[in-house]
Amino acid sequence: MPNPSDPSPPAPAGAGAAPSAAAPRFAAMVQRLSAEIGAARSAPELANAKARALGKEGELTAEMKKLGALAPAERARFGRELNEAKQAIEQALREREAALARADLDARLAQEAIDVTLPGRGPGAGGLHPITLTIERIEAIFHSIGFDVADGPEIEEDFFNFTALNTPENHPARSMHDTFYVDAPDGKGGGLLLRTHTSPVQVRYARAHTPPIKVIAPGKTYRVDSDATHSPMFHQFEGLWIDEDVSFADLKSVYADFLRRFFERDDLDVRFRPSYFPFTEPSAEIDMRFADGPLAGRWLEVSGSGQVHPNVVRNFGLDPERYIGFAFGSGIERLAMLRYGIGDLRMFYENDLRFLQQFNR
Ligand code: 2NL
Repeated sequence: MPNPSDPSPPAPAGAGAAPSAAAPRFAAMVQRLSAEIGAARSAPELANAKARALGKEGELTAEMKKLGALAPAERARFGRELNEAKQAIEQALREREAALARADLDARLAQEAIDVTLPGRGPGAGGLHPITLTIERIEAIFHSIGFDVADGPEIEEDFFNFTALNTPENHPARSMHDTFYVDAPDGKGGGLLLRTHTSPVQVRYARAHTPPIKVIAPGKTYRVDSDATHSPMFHQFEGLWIDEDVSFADLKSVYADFLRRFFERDDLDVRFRPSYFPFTEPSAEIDMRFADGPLAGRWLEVSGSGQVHPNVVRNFGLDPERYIGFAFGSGIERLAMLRYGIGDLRMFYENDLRFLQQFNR
């Protein structure tokens, strides 16, 4: 690559056709002026060299001015020779101009060069969201104890979300303060809402299958709620096991087994605390307690649960005198926060890559 600030030196004096063709009278002058032109390293320098030769005060111009004083015969010869000298200078100017332009182009090409042999940056490796990873973990554990995984619509009918689940017409969960209702094009709503739990998935599943029914339903759920521990959209998984002889003891062993495998700890304590839900009777909160670590010794509420209410079993299309079972519902964000030690629920939804990338290493 030629050095852009050092364009190729001029041809040796006398090597070009024009200067050597100049008449002896002007040969030395032409050679000197051509050398100055050839030594110009920039357009302004070249302009100066040109002015010294052909400008108003230039050397060739000075010779031109002598013409008038010469005798006619001498004037013709002098004029022809001077003209040849002028052509030689002009040829040298053109050559230098071309050389400088070439050097300039080379310099620009060198500066703007793209190294096409460099490896590309690539699209970057994507990764799964911690909530997705947690759902996959939950599904794998329940799969291994014989549970099917089901999903269903997030925009639900009132019947599957509330009525089939024995939730009375006047229950506070049904209020506009707690539930997102969907406006139909006619403005009447059409009985549609954003599901407030994934129970309707299990209602649909139970009505489409015959016992034994063993299913979990993970997915998005929606409630009118927003602060550090509540998001209007959150994730839940519910479980349902219906057969002729399923007991609370089965519920406790299944859920305790799940927790120990989810947290990879054998030394977890699990307890049931009486509670109330319209869709189960009796109902219980499930608490757990780590034996060591930062949360050791504190009871943590992780799930609601209970024996499925006979009215709900009937809404499954089953005889509650013959079929019995349990259900539970757990928040996925809460389990993920406990497993990964995350303090603020909102981190899951901010899409900050510094947070998200920690789960895909
Ligand atoms: C909670 C309460 C619970 C259920 C969910 C359920 C589903 C069917 C039938 C009966 Cl299809 N019950 N689900 C039962 C008890 C509690 O969750 O607050 N969870 C965070």
